[in-house]
Amino acid sequence: MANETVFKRYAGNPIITAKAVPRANSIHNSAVTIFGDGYAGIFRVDEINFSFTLHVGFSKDAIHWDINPEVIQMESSDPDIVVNKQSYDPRITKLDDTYYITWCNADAHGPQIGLAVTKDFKTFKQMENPLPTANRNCVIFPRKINGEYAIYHRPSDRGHTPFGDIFYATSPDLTYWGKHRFVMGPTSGWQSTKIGPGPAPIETPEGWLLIYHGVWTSCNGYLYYAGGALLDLEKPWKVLYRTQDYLLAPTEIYERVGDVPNVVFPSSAIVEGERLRLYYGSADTCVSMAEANVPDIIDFIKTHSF
Ligand code: BMA
Repeated sequence: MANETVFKRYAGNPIITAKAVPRANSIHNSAVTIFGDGYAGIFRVDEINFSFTLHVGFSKDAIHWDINPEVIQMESSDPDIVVNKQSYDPRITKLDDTYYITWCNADAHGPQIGLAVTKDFKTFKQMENPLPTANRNCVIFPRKINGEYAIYHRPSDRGHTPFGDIFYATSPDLTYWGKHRFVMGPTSGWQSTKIGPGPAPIETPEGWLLIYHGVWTSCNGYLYYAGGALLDLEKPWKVLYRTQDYLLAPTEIYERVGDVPNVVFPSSAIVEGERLRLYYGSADTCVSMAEANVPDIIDFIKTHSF
């Protein structure tokens, strides 16, 4: 293993491959969460006709997953909300007794963020699209901030987005979003092209822990890395610390080789006690896991900050 920081990769990586769903070309950039006495997830399945679809899955140990071969059918009181164009890169947040799912629809007049809620992972109610196009990443905070729902999001463009800053916004009702505040943008090295929020922010005594992706453009195209930041608990647009060194880089064969090579794309985390399991898309082909203790991640971010 090369270049591990505080994260240790699961020895059985990748944990999910295209074999999990009959029509899958690849399964990657997916979201998982604690659910009941086990775990549930929303998986990005790129099918053999190259439809990008969302599928629900369940697991007893967060390693072995049963993924439904059928595409999730969202319910909505207004069919105009449901875009259903190439749905990808889901995220999950639990807030009170409800799970909030966000994802990106490709090419709905530019990429657009979708939002749905579920309590049982059987029925999914799609809400108003929270943001105008173009925007590719959106994660909901696991508690309200100053009485309002809060998100980190990443405005974008219609193409391959050679830029990208993280913004913060709030809503009183999940429909109307505003008070957009700049949080952080690309900087040097592995995060010099664009960045975007990964798993939903994790509350710690030292601030919100945000694991994010950073992209570097080499002469051979994009490479994706995972980094970390700590942000003010009540003013989450204020960055307290941000890693100069990456937390995870594409070094293993399943991260180096695939449909899009050299990709580590962090998209969800399961935190139980101090143990954090990070789930990440590998080379746009499969899902992998790496784990670390939350205090060690915080210490690494604080001691490897700009
Ligand atoms: C995400 C998605 C993917 C892309 C990936 C790298 O933002 O747009 O389709 O290839 O980045 O995993």
